[in-house]
Amino acid sequence: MARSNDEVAALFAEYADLISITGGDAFKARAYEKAARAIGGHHAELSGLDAKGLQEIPGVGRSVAEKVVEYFRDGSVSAVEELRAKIPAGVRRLTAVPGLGPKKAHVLYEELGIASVELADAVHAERLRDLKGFGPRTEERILHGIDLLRSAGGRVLIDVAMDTAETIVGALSGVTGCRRCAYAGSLRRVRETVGDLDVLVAAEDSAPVMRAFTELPYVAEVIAHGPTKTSVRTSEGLAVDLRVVRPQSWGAALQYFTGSRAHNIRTRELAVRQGLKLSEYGLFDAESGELVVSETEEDVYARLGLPWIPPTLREDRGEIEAGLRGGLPDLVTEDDIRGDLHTHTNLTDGLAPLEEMAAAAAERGYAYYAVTDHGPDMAMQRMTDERMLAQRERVRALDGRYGPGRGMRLLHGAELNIAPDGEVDWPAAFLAGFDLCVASVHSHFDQGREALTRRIVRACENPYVHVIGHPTTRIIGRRPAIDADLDAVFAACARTGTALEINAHPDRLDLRDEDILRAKRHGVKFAVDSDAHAVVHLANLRYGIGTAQRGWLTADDVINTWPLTRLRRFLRKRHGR
Ligand code: DGT
Ligand code: CA
Ligand code: CA
Ligand code: ZN
Repeated sequence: MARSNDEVAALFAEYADLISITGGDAFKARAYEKAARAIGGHHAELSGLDAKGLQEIPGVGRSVAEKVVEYFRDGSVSAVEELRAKIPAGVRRLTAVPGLGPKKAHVLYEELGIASVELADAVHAERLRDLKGFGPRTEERILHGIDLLRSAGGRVLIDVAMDTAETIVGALSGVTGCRRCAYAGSLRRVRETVGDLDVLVAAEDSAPVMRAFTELPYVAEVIAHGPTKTSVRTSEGLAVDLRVVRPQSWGAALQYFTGSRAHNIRTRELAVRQGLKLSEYGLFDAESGELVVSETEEDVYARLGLPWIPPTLREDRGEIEAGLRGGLPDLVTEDDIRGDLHTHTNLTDGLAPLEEMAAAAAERGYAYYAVTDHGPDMAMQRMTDERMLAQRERVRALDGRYGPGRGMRLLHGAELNIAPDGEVDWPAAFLAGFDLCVASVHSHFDQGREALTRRIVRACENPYVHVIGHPTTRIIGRRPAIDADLDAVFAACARTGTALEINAHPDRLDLRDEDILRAKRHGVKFAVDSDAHAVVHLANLRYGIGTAQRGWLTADDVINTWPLTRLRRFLRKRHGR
């Protein structure tokens, strides 16, 4: 379930929007935006802190702290409620339209009374034409944004789904009579977004589990209630199906409800060809109807002539054929990861100081850890040569101070900005001082296909660029991928020895699974990185690993599973520094 920090962060983000929408003080709005980020990224539970403890969080001042205390005491914050009462809820929802934002939402509401995504009709009716600041480009962006919102179609991001699923599985596992409990469906396959949760329980008697399920505190609505299946909606609006099966059907049921549909069709075909029938109740002899196996997934797959297939591969993308000929990949796992190669500190837009990030990395058992704050071309980060070099001295001084036997190595890097022409923030002489550079596109997203492709290929050709960060820059449900010729980019990466990032942030997951599969065929190597801007983000790496698995990657494909000596060889690229 959402941590109290996330609830409060969402509340302050809303408050910041509401201030802007109502034409309030821009400085104040920014302060609450900042507080929201600080709180969302804070490692300790907020609910345990008093006003004084709260103010020790950077970005949290007195009035923010007072509102947090009020929230935990009263369940609401009067200042937020007052602003909420001033404008229809739909206006705030408008700010979620990519390309809109609170200021424009305010104008639309004030001038035209538009308070919902009926906005699309208004655009088509050319009602926006006379408004100041709404050119044809804005119209285009708004329409595109509405499409993106609609295509997300109520699916939720993987981290939100995972939090809820793990909480539910934890709660139901403790109910008397529950023999096994797990989540299945798209979440188990680690798809980037999830339509609904599918939770499975093995029990002789379903009644106690079903009852406990409907009584969970965060269940807002029971949609359907029966002895084998109950469906609910959580207070966050996520639908959850619970199915209770007999313990002897566990394997077949888990296999069936994990899906995907396409994978299941293939396994059922395999069964039919062997005179068997596969359903969620078990694998049966087609003629006699006798149960053959179904207690574990391994049993079911084995009887079909297959090894156990990892859920992340179950998309009918060749896993059945590979399994039949004994050629499934030995997928990379989180345990294989030796370090994170893209992370930030409060020197730029991160929340935590270098020491805290390094200590948290060591806590995760990393052998090495790279700090990669933003280069100076991202003007709002106010980076200078001096600040970067001062950070390098601190990194060197702290190197060898963390981890068991103080053995964790700190690498000093940077996240460079790939300019529209493919140049990066610093000349070669300065870049040569870094252990590692990630380079990413952060601006000029709609340059056109040719220019974008040339831009990224040029960055790959820079001998000091080792990793292309979040290569397509998409933000799930909010910003589409840039229109670059990815095959040309993949070829350039392979040719120049530049790795592609699998950015593990749940909003990004960039590259995505299908692109990873294609890039791998070009012979590209990958870096699975958290892009952490706070200590809590380091743990997002699991979603990057799931995505890498969906792209069929092995540990050998991922440079941050390698021992440091091999990684360093890769980082020397071709020019023998
Ligand atoms: P989602 O919820 O849209 O993110 O995707 P899934 O894959 O979780 O789909 P869902 O919740 O509709 O069903 C869970 C699994 O149950 C699905 O992956 C496969 C299995 N399943 C459900 N209905 C059918 C069906 O009609 N035929 C087959 N073969 N499998 C089904
Ligand atoms: Ca599902
Ligand atoms: Ca479902
Ligand atoms: Zn970054």
